[in-house]
Amino acid sequence: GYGHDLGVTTLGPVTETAQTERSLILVKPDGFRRGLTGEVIRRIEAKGYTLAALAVVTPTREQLAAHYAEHEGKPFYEPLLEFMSSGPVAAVVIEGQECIKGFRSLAGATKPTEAAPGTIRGDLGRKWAGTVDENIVHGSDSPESAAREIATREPAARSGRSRSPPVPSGPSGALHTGGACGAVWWCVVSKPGHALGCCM
Ligand code: DAT
Ligand code: MG
Repeated sequence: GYGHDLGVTTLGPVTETAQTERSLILVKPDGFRRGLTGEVIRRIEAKGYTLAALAVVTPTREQLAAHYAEHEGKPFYEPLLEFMSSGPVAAVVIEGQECIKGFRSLAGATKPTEAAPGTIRGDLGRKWAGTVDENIVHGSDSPESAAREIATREPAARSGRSRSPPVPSGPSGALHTGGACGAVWWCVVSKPGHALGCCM
């Protein structure tokens, strides 16, 4: 079995500029089961994004509840959590200028039937029986989502503890790094004086 959670333990500061983004990519249980992890990572690397962290892990319901908070109450929420906890996923933190939007473009539309050829979902996905759309990959949809989703993969989040970074000043969307929390941390300023993020 997959007893070893390599986790995302220490992510250093981003390697490019203050505007460099990080996004959380998941090769979902369907993609992992089908052996498509390498193909997804190949496309990410071919596009020019960097792999900042990589782990194989079966998501817990707690992680998924935090990860998919925006979908709570929707008809597909329960099937979505059931599907996403059905087996291992490859969790990849990628890095690069505009990589959040860029990976969404690589992934294609949510429904594999509608996703354009050339995209991951368009080339490799299809509609299956079942309530939830199984579409091979997840990619963060905003800097705020990326910060929250990457935090769900932190050792502190997995053990139920949480650590907050100091709130820096700065423009909305700014990515900050620093040496607080006894480790490197990063966070995204969602509005001046208000930050979402976590210690790394
Ligand atoms: P995306 O993964 O493209 O960001 P999302 O965040 O709106 O899409 O939804 C999360 C996942 O939930 C999505 O990848 C597949 C599933 N899903 C979304 N809308 C759905 C729907 N109307 N019916 C079934 N499954 C759906
Ligand atoms: Mg989404």
